[in-house]
Amino acid sequence: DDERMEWWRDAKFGMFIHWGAYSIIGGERGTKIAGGGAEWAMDKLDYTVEDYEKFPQMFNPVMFDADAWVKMAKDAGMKYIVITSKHHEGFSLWDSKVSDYDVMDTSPFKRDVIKELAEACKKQDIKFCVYYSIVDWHHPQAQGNLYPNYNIAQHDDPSVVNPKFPKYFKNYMKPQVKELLTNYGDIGVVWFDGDWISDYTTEMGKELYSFIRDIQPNTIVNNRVDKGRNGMEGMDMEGNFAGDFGTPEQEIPDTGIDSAWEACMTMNGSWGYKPSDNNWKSSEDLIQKLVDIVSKGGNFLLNIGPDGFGRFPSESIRRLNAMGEWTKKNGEA
Ligand code: JFZ
Repeated sequence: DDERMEWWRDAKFGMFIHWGAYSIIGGERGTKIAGGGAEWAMDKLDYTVEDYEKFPQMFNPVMFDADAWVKMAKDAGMKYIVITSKHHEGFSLWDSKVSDYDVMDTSPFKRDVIKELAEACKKQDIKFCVYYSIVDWHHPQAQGNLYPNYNIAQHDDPSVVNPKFPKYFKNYMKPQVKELLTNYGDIGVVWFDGDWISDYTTEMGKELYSFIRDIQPNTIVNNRVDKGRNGMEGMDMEGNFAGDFGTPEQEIPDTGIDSAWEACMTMNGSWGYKPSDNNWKSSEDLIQKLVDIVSKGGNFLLNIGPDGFGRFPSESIRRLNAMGEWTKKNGEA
């Protein structure tokens, strides 16, 4: 296991990329602005499933350049990339055969984003990794029983369940995860999210974990594959809890953690592109966080939210450049 995790422990610094149809919306609907992460636009701006479908239908990020994205990560000193292959909105950024709600069938773009990024990473010697959301606000079997009128109650109220969720798990989620692990070369990490919904069970988490390891034995899986993290951060990797590393979010834990962990953070307050959020952390602050995290034995997964055209925000590029200068001067992170 130590050998399997070696590249990841050595990597220290990676790029998180939150990109999807929500990147068109930027967290705004008329005069309403979504609080918090703009990748939650569908939920926070009260779109019905039907209303929201128009965004994947107009997803056409003609400025997307996988090689340039990967180069920006590499120049910043990052060693791996984790992209949202499918976030809670349910829209898939690859050519999925089990879904039409993907970049090939629903969008005019018709380019397999995951493929282009996987190839760019391979060329530039960066580990390619995927985020996959268990929560799916578009799939009728994954939603609560209010479909098609998506409502916050479905994931916040434990009494709202969808008896068909196991079907989604078996016939959609697992086949999608299998596609990602079969068609895009080596997958460094599968980074799950959305484990909190009531329909998801710890049995499913354990099944998913071994399912992944059976397909690609060396793939690393985060703790959100299982259920019942202690608090949301769930650093306790004891016992038979599935997953290879903990995922404290927007915080740096104290020293003395034996298990592997990775702190993920945003540069402003949003994971998805949100032009109204100008609450940017300074480059100095981000460099200090990197040092702090690495000195405590963790990895730093720093997020970028590209816009609907496929551009990194200039504020993010500036910070990546500053971090690159620092990592070059001070050796490897
Ligand atoms: C989730 C997502 O809902 C969010 O959009 C983003 O993708 C983020 C990386 O993950 O949100 C979370 C997940 C976990 C915690 C908080 C928000 N947590 O552990 O405190």
